[in-house]
Amino acid sequence: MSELKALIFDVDGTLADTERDGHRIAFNKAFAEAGLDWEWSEELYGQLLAVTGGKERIRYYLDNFNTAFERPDALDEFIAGLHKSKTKHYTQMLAKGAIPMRPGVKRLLNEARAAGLRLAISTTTTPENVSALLEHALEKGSMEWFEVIAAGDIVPAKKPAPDIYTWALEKMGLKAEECIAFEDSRNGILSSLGAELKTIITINGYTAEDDFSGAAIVLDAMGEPGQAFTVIAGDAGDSECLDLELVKRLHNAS
Ligand code: XBP
Ligand code: MG
Repeated sequence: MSELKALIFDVDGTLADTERDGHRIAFNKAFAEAGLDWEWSEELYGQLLAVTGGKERIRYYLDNFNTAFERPDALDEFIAGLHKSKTKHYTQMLAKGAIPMRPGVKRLLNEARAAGLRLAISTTTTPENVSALLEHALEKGSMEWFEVIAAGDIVPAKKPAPDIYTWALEKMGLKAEECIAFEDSRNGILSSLGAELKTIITINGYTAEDDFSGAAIVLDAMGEPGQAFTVIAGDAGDSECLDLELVKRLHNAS
């Protein structure tokens, strides 16, 4: 196995638990602002997460859960307008500190930086959302920690397609075997494995039952010293939290 040179992180569900209490709320605020009686409950949103990308998710909702809605002629523009409003609400929520980073994320990022490893992001969410999360939940100026931020519409096909990961690898000039990915969902691991990246999974409320076949390990969280993770699948040896030593061990494992 090649030497580990870079860590590539998914955002939503991995860096922070953003979906139920973040994106979902922002969607509902945008619908209300537009005078629509659409309300995405926690349960419905869990079904809508089958589709990545906020614009794509709105269309999936109309096609599968609200076929009675009288669609405007310029449907793409209508959806884009709703999504722009949703992004405004979401970034405003992040600016108020609504969503924290998940346990262990900042610690691992700083361990990797101290060891000279390169960092990147591969996410389906909108670039503004990434910068708002990093600036307000991680650290001011932490956008600079990431050499590449591959986000949203930068690629033609969103997760589960591998495009967002292959784009990041190309930009970094790295081979998949020199990197490792961090994900939270089935769509995410299909994307990272599709790019031939070893992948570490931390589940969340919406993805606990997902199929993570092919993962290097499945954890309930990254954990912190004294706040041990639970290993759901795979072998963490005697590690109690996801630190750089365990990441390197998982990367080297055959
Ligand atoms: C998660 C997604 C995104 C968010 C909503 O992305 O699928 O679409 O749910 O964000 P990832 P947008 O797990 O790859 O970070 O509305 O900006 O798409
Ligand atoms: Mg995710």
